[in-house]
Amino acid sequence: MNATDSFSNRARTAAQRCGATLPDGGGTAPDGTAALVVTTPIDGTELARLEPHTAAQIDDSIGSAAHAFERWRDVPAPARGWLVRRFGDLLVEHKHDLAELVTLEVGKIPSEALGEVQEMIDVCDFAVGLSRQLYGRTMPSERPGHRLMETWHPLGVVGVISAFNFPVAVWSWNTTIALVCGDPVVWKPSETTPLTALACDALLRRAAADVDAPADLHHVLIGNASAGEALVDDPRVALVSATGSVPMGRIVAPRVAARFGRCLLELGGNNAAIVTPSANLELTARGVVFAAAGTAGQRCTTLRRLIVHRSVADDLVARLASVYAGLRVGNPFDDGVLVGPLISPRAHDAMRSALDRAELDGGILVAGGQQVEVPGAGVYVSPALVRMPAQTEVVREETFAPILYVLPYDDFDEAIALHNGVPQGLSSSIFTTDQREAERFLARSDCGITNVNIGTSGAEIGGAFGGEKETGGGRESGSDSWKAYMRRATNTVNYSDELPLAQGVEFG
Ligand code: UN1
Repeated sequence: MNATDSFSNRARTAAQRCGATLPDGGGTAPDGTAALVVTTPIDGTELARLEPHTAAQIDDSIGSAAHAFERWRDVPAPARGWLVRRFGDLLVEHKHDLAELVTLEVGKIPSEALGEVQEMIDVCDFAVGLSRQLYGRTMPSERPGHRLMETWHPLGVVGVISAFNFPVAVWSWNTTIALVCGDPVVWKPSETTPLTALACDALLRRAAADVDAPADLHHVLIGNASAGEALVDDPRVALVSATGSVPMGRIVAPRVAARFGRCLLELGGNNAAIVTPSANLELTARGVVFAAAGTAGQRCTTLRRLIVHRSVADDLVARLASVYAGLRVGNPFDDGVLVGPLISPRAHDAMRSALDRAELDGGILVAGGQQVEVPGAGVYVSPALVRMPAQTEVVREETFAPILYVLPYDDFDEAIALHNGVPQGLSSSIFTTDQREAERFLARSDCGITNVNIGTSGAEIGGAFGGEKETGGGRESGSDSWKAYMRRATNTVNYSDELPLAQGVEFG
């Protein structure tokens, strides 16, 4: 058996164990659209060929989800939670199968792939608890014999557009919460990761069958950007939750707004950490390396900028350079490997060009940034550490690859200004043992996620996940993010025999 057989067979077996049968070859759609060829970034070999959905099939999926909404909205929320509980049980059972697919399709190391599936299990727990806590408030009415309250109701079909780098966790944040909120989901996964999507869909369908929930609560759309566009433009889709690039968000947001639909956006990040003179540099170095080099720099939350006080910069850079030199880059299934492949040759081109621009701006490459030879057609690079004299244009852009720019600062306010001086606003950190600096940072960082003495990535599901500015403003996952998936009604109930008008108005 050669390597090609082995990766495609492994994908087929893992998918099959989750209940998804992958087609044998073929894959051309009935309307003649070419097959979606799924490859692994590990060595570039083919995993499967899928038949893209036609426009008519996509229309049917949305229609069927809209139909399911009519039944699902009337199921009590705690009973909707039973579906998610069963799904969570199946995820525990199939954790390794799904993680295997994530490694095959994305190239993440197994520990991170398992962590991604653990996030799904965690959010299932959260959503089940939430199914009994979709609380509205009551407010005192200004009128005698009246009561004022708010109630939360299912919204409608939710369209989920997800990215390659967290192919299942981000979908699960949206879907588990949408389901307990009473909303069916139609999912357009990244074209790069449709196999994990089919496996999730099969597990969810099985959970639905096990608890007698409607089978058509969930649909996957296999296809390219036009499948996502169908969700964006369809008035039956009440909420479009889209994760991806800023350019993608710029297309999605106005089109959804034009039909007065709702949008939840999770777009780019250009996350920074400030390291102050009082920081524990040993802890800082460990936190920085995971955040900057983990997942080969391909998380929205990846650390891309390190703003270091000049007095500790040389010491920290030396520590980082020595850890970077020992990072093993290669086939993610190999023991000891911490950095897998980039998702595509295009990602490598973007990295190369950013490093060239950084150098022209006076940047000095301190570690990494080299292509690493691994058998097959995968693209592997050693994570790059670049000292920059200033926050130039290339530093202000998000390059979805493992580049960490190091910028010096002298004054704390200058550090905050550098930190906030980028268009994106997802995640941020400070490393310090000075509580006043920590508190000032928490108040002044303009990001949706603001940490102290941990890196920018690896958020837990219990908090709201998302960011400001070009990151798009959406919040998903924990806390009260569920409100985006429901419709709020304000109710005034008169239990008196009088009809006083508000604001003291007399009418007749
Ligand atoms: C993403 O990169 O799109 O906080 C999501 C993290 C993960 C989720 C990242 N829990 O890094």
